Amino acid sequence: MKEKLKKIVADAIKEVNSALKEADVLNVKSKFLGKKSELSLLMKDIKNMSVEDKKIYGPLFNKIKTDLELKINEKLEEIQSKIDIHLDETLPTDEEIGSLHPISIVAKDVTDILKRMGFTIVNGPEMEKEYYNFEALNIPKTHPARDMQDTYWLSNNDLLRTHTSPNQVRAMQKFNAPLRICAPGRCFRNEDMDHSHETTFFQLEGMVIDKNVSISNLIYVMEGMLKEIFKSDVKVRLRPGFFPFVEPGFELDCSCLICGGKGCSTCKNSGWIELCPCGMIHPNVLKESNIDPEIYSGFAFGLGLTRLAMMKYKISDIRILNSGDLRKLSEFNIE
Ligand code: FA5
Repeated sequence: MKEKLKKIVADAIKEVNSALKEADVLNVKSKFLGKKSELSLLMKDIKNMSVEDKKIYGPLFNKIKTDLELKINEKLEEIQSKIDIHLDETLPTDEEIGSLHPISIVAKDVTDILKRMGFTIVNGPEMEKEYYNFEALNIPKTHPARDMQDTYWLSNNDLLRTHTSPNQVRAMQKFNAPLRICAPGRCFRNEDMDHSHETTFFQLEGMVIDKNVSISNLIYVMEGMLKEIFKSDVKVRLRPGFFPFVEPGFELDCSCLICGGKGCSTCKNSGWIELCPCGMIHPNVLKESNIDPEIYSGFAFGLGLTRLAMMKYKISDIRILNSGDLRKLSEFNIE
C-alpha cells in the first residue's frame, strides 16, 4: 500500500510541475483528488482495515490529500500571477487619464474627517417631499424663508430639494436620538447665476443630537472640521444668521481665498465667502420628529461643498464646475 501511495504522489507532483495552463492544473486535480481517483478509491478501503492499520493510514491519507491540494493551489497562483502581468504592447499609451471632479474630492475629504469624529453618512432623495424640505423644518407654506429657496416643482407636487437639511428630518425619524450624521448631496434652486451662485450645487449637512449638546460643542466641531479641511490657518468668522429650523442660528464665513480677502467678483467685494451656516436645532424641529427637546438638544450645519471646492482649488467662477469642460477642469492641478 505504501508503495502505491508513494507512486501516486510522485506522479501527481510530476504532472502538476509540467502543467502550463490553469486548465491543465485543474485536470491534474480531478485526476488525483477527484471522487473517482485512485487515491479516493484506496481511501474507501480504510473501513476494511485492522484497527492498527487504520491508525497508520487514516492520518497518512489526510496528509497526502492536504499536501497535494497545497501544491495544486500554489501552481494555480503561479499561473494566475503570470496572466496578470501579461502586457499588451499594442495598446495605445497616449490616452488621457481622467481624475475625480473637484467636488467629489472635497466631499470625500470632509466625510472622511467627519467619519473620524463618529459621524455616520446618510443619503436622501434629490426629488423631495415639500414636508421634508420645508414643513418639518419649521418653514410652513406662508413663511417668507421659502422665498430665499425658490425651486423647481414637479408635477406630483414634490420638488427638487433646495438644501440637504431634509436629511435632518429623515435621520431623526429613522434613528431618533442620540445621533450623529452627515449627508452630502446635490441641491437645486431657481437662482440667478453669477460667480458664486449656481442653480445646481452641493452641500453637506451635519447633525448631532444628544443630551447636553451646547453651542460650545457646535463651535468645537466647526473649528476642528475646517482646520482639517484647509490644513492651514484660514480666517473664519461667525455672525448671527436666521434659519427657521435653528435657534440661535449663525453664518460661518471664510475669508475669500481667491483674492486673499481683498475683495473680488467671487466674494462680491466683501472679502468673505458664506460657507457653512449652522445653529442649535429648533425645539419645534425636534418635536416634529418625536424627540423631546426637554431631554435632548443638538446642532446642525450646512456646508457649501461647491463653494468649498472653489476655495480649495482657487476656482473663481462656480459655473466652471458644472460646465463639463474638461479643458477648464483639467487646469486645476488635482491629484
Ligand atoms: C441652507 O441651505 C441651510 N439649509 C443651511 C443650514 C443647515 C443652516 C443647518 C443651519 C443648520 P444657505 O441657503 O445659506 O443655508 O446655504 C448653505 C450654503 O450652501 C451656503 O453658505 C453656500 O455655501 C451654499 N449655497 C447656497 N446657495 C448656493 C448656490 N446657489 N450656489 C452655490 N452654493 C450655494
